[in-house]
This record gives sequence, C-alpha cells and structure tokens, in this order.
Amino acid sequence: TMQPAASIAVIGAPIEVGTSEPGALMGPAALRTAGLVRSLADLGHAVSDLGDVVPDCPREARGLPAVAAWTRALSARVAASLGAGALPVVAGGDHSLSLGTVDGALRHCARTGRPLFVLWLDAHADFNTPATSPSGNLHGMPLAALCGEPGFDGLFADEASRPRLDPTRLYLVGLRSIDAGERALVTARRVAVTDMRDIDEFGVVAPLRRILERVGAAGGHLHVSLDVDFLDPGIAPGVGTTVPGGATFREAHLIMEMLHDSGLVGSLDVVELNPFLDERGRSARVLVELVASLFGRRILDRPTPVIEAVPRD
Ligand code: B3U
Ligand code: MN
Ligand code: MN
Repeated sequence: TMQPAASIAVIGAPIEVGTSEPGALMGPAALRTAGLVRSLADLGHAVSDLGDVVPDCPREARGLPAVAAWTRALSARVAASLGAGALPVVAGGDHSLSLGTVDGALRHCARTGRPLFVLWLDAHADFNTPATSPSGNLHGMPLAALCGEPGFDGLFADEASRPRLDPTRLYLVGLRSIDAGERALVTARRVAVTDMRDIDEFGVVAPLRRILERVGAAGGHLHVSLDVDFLDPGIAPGVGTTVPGGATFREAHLIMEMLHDSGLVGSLDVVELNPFLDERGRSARVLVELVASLFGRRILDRPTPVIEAVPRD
C-alpha cells in the first residue's frame, strides 16, 4: 500500500545544546554504527547518507542563539530533501532539533498545499515555553515554539511570516510526564493526547488507527518524531530523561508497522539517543530495528490486519 519515496535521505544532527545532559551529540554516530543506513538499503530502498548538518555558529555557542542556528540549518536541509522528492530521516541529537525538521516540513507543505500533521512519540509533551519550563532546556519546548507560543524571539528566521504548526494537527502519544504549565497549554491549545493510560486501556492499534484515518482523510503529510524515552527504559536505557512505564518493544514495533502500512509518513526524526548512557549499543540497535519496521520490514508478507478494536466516531 505504501508508495515508496523516491529515496531516503539520512541526515545527522549531532546537537546537544538543547539539553543539560551531555552525550546526545554522539547519537547520529551510534545510529550509523548500529546499521541505520545499511538496514534501509537492505530493505531495497535507495538511501543516501547526507552526513551531519553543521550549524552556522561557533562550536561553543549555547542557548537560544545556538539552537536558532541548528533550527535554520536543519529546516533548510529538510525542506530541500523533501523538495527533491526524498524522505528525510534525521538522526539526533536532542529533541530541540525538531524545531528545524518540523519547520522544514511546514515550509515544504506550504508549497505543496498539503496539511502537515505531527506524531510525537515521547514520554514528555515538549510543550514548555521559557515561562513554564522548570529546566530551561530547549528540548522540552520545541512544540510550543513551532505552534507559535510567545517567548522564542530570534529562533526562526522570519517569525512573522513562517508557517506555524496547527496544534490540532499534533498528536502526542506515550505521554507520562508533563509539567503543570505545559499541561495547561496542551489543554488550552486542544492538542490530542494518547497518554500511557490510554495505551494501557486500548492498546496502540485503536488510537493509531484514528490518527492515521484523520491524516489520510485530509491528504496530509505525516511527520513522525520518535523520542527514545517513548520506549520503556528497560529496552532503551540510552537517554538522558528516562521515565518508567514506557512503550514495550512490541507496542513500538506495531506502531511502526502501522505507520508503514499507512503510506502517510513523509519525514522522520529519531531523537535523544545518548550513547554515553547506553548499555553496549542496545538502545541504538532497538531504534534501528524500529526504523526498519517503519520502512517495511515485516515478519510475514502481509500488512497489519484490520481489527475494529473500538467503535469509530
Ligand atoms: N518537561 C521537562 C523534562 C523534559 C522534557 N523533555 C525532556 N525532558 N527530554 C523539561 O525540562 O521541560
Ligand atoms: Mn522529547
Ligand atoms: Mn522525552
């Protein structure tokens, strides 16, 4: 069912200025070592590794100016890849890199007229602003900035005219840690949340099917942002902000298989891998396997069967 993209463009984003836990800048290297590019090529895809993005700022730059340089560089790279008909897979790097990847996808969609939807697989909401953030770390804020919340002056090149992410086209899945201020914002902006309680009650199939139906009905481009901490720390310990009670290996694979079968995914981020905290490459390997499932690896030669798990609206 999936029309394969003309090619997959792997882009490394060794950024860690958005977090206070060092080590995420080794993420792209670890994902390559675990076979990210090779496994996609083995599935029959045309893959090109475009190397790592280099932001236009001094190495020692910190805070918002550094993240702004990454945002602009990544946005341009992602928009260019999409414009060339490729499907960008951005390997991080902390989650502030999605400021750039989602901005790039938004700019591409503004040109093609397709609405952009974002599936955010994460233990956290990443919807803090500088005013609500308890840590001041920008990896906890990208969605608020992308949706146009105030407090991010200077981050995007053309703040007044840039396309913004519509919070009603954003799906948070896997949520189990949220700060008081961002919770109020997520509620006020009507962001759709499938938290871990929902996953415990309904599994992943029913919520995912609803999301995919909405994206498909709107003819949308789906950007998927996979934070390592979406997964349970038992299977993916290599992340700075582990939260207990995450998605299992099987739940995560099933989501990836459903995403593949939908044919709707237009761009992907794999973020927050911290190889310094990993155990013998376990987390990197799990992530590479998940990406392979998203790009068509399956146990048998059949798509996910259709099951009416819950009534539809
Ligand atoms: N919400 C907290 C913690 C956090 C968010 N994202 C990550 N950690 N990775 C914050 O700092 O904003
Ligand atoms: Mn995150
Ligand atoms: Mn997270």
